[in-house]
Amino acid sequence: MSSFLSTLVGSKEEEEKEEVEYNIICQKHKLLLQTLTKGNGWRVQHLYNYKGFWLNPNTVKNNLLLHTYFKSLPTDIVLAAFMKSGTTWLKALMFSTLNRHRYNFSDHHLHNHGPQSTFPFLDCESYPITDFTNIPISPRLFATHYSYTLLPACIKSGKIVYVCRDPKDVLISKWHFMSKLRSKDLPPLSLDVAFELFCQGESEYGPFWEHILSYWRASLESPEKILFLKYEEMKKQPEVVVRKLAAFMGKPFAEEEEEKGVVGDIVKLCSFENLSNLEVNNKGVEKFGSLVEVEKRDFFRKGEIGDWKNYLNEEMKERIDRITDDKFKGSGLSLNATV
Ligand code: PAP
Repeated sequence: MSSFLSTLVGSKEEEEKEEVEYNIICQKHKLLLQTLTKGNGWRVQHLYNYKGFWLNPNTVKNNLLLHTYFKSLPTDIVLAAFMKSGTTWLKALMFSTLNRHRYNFSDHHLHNHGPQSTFPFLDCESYPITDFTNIPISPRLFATHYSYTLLPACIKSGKIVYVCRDPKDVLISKWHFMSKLRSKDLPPLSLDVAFELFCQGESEYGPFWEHILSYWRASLESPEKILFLKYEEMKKQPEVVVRKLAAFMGKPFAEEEEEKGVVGDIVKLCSFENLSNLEVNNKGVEKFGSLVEVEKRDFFRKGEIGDWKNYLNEEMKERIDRITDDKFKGSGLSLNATV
């Protein structure tokens, strides 16, 4: 057989093997869902408790696929966060920091491309079709909302940037966002119900506190691998955070760049005011896999610290703060002190 022909036969066999493997995973997923505890979804009707975290059926399946098909490179950097904690902002900051020599700040890639487009989202890619080998730039950047415990070992061995945010602001941001995406077949999700579910840990990718702790503990063990950030810190001292990010990603700012004010340029480019007013972030939808479409403008709502004050009463505030204190007790982590 000619070598050309044997390559073709080889790839057909590979394809068939892949298809069998994929079908086995789909079958495993179906059976798995029957055994998992069901909870209330915010966007879809049910969430499933998978290894301690509440996921919608599709993200359970994607987690199985991620573990089977994702092949990391040692240079990859993954941005991880609980939903609505600052992912969009960090995508813009990390992308523009890493690529600061490729683009001019007056005519930047982010002027015409939304931050979402710069980071493939690991939780909803169509594996095994997407294998990311076509990403030409190093380091490759990826985003995920999975807890640390749900990540494959190959991702855990690389660098991770994690961002967390005051749970009260996360709750309000998530409630607004999920209400827009919520299936029209379901009744609207009231804030009271969302609040109760959130406190019980029942929301996509939750419990919120265990999610944070999973990364916090890992970051204490390997600070050189996990950069742990807070949204509130970023709001208060964005330039300090951008310098930290640059150093962590292996591209610290040179003195000359500092003198030219490059850090300030990055902060300005990625500010809520700038990004939220760009046409590219106001028109059209962002697709996540084949099932979810999000209006691009919905990634930019207020971008403030403390918007929860407009929605939660004193009793609600106290309850979330108490849960946060209890859960984080002895961990060395505090979120309440930052607001
Ligand atoms: P995701 O989980 O859907 O990826 P994510 O980007 O993590 O969302 O969080 C969205 C929040 O970040 C929104 O907060 P809000 O609802 O309280 O307003 C959004 O407004 C805010 N946000 C987006 N871009 C920026 C930015 N450049 N600076 C500060 N906050 C931002």
